[in-house]
Amino acid sequence: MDEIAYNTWTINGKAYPDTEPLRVRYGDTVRVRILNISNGTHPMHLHGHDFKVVAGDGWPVAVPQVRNTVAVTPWEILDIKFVADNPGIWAFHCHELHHADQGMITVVF
Ligand SMILES: [Cu+2]
Repeated sequence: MDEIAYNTWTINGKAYPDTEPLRVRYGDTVRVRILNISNGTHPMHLHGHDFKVVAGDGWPVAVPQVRNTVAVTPWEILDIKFVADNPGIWAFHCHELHHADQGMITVVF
């Protein structure tokens, strides 16, 4: 995709399939910082692994909960952490499917 259209939703400025994959090795502990710089909420969903939300706006979460989806509100910063222990090619995407359809997908492998 050469040009980002008005209704395109992106991850790190790119729309799928141009998004950068998260390349992991088996057994890695992976920490992903999600910054929502849009004015909408994005329920980010990871396939193949559960994760914990370990920080909010840079502050550690006292009792991280195991999740597979977390809603990221406008201007919120969440850090999630998971162990890459399920080999495969897994989608990580916004679960507002009209956002996913417009590019808000990446993959973990
Ligand atoms: Cu979204």
